[in-house]
Amino acid sequence: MERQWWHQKTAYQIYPKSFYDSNGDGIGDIQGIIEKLDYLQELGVDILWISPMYLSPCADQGYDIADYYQIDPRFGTMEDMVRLLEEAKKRGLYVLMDLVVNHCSDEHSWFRKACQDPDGAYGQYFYLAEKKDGRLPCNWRSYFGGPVWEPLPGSEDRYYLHVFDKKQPDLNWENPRLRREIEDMINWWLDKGLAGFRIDAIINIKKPLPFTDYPADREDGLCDMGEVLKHADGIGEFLGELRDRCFRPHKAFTVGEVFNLPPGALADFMGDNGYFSSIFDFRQTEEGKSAKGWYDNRTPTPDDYKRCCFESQRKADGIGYLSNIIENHDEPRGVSHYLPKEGRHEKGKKLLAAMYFLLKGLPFIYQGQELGMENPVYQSITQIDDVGSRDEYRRCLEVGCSESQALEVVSHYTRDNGRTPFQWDASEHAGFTKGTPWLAVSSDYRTINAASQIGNGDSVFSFYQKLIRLRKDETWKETILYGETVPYREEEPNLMAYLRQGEDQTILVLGNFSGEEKRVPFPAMGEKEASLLLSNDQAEIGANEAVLSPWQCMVIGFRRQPE
Ligand code: TEU
Ligand code: CA
Repeated sequence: MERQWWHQKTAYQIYPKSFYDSNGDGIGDIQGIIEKLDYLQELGVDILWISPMYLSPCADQGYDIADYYQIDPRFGTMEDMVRLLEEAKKRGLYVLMDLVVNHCSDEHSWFRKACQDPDGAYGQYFYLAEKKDGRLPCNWRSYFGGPVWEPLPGSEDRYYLHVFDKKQPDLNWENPRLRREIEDMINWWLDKGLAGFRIDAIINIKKPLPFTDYPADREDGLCDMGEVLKHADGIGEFLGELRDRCFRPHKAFTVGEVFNLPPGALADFMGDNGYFSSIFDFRQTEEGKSAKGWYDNRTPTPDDYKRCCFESQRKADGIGYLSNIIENHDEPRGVSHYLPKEGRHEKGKKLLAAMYFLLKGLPFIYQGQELGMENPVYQSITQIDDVGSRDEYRRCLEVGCSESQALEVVSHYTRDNGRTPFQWDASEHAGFTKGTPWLAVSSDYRTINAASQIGNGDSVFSFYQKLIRLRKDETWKETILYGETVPYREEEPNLMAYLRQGEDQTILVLGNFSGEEKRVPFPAMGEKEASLLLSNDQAEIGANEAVLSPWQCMVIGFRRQPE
């Protein structure tokens, strides 16, 4: 694996609508991000991925783009964006935008023109089809529920395809003219000084054609897209073009959101010759999720979590650098999902942080994660805004859940969990806005907020600072960045332990996911001496073992003492 500048960085995801509102309209904005760059610098992160800020009717929170060349006025102007890039650069921060090109908005001019003249050039920018024998062209189910087909406005007999919401028509990547438009747009943005992109839902750009039915997996007679995509071949042609015509010439950093990766395809997607610099590891976010719907999901245990992490580390070994997360804007808060209730306190949150952060790969922190923000408590389904959640709620009721059971399920999985406003301080609306926030602030903001944690050496925030610093530590960074991940005592329940094996040093990461003390003997280290690099509690290490208190983690470095 070739070494890259970004390997030694730490990345941070900003969900702009909920980060910081500078003008009191209740919506986070670009000026708000600029005002908080110093905060991000204090945390110590280097790469910022900002979720979409392009012109959008916001049917799916900006993942429905009406114009790729414009900033949405709710976030600011193009001048603000240029200034953000400048201000970031001054501070040595790299900015990634979100590249959403599987689909656009039904309010994009391409789609409008396609509606006006389906047989014209823009009709071919989308997937348009007619019914066959009175039935829709195929039985695929959209990710947000219902068939992927919707009548084309203004047309008598035609339908357009959308694998997400009906306001997100899929772009037809088979059309070279569309691909050239997308490339021009990408290059235009990269020329503006972006470091690169996070690439949205990209596996969906290749459809198995011609449209055919696959076996139905629910009573609705439809088939899950995950299954559909298994039959799609040849995405490499499209992605290779993007790499060769856009990303590589700009030396851009790219991280793909790739679900349903075909088996054995990892090396095609990332690494030295991959389409992307890196891809997100979703192995653990996927664990326990059911194709039947959220009602059938199972929350992973700490042992599940560990197994998933190790599985991914093994797969990526020698291939490339994964991007590691515990949460993002689509997922429950990591601490609410992976920590059992008894462990959902500051100590447990730091434990989880250390466990994923020190795996091999590029760690991403999702906004608020560094404070230990949790899923909010919802009293009613009407408090939930997310487009995908309504269908899941309906689905819960349909399979026989009571309303309160349905609310409980949706509360855990709704994408709103990560989208509540950032908790800056204990003042009204958590200091996020002087107006009314677009989505209610979580009720725990008086106890969980940035102001109370910055400068407090025991806080979750400080712990993240220490993890970030450790990654840059001159003595240990070679091993942290490139040491092989070797699971340790893998079969021991509620213990997550692994080595990062360097050439002449080793780091041992230990995490106790239980309410009992655990004694862990060290592996044989020869002449190397142990030193404690980080812990979330008082820690003493013996010559041959560590004793972990409940929910304690320890990071122990082994090396020969310099003469
Ligand atoms: O998500 C892609 C995706 O596959 C999602 O359906 C994901 O599985 C789901 O949100 C988990 O609940 C991306 C974006 O991250 C998401 O916010 C967008 O809604 C989606 O693409 C469409 O652009
Ligand atoms: Ca605003």
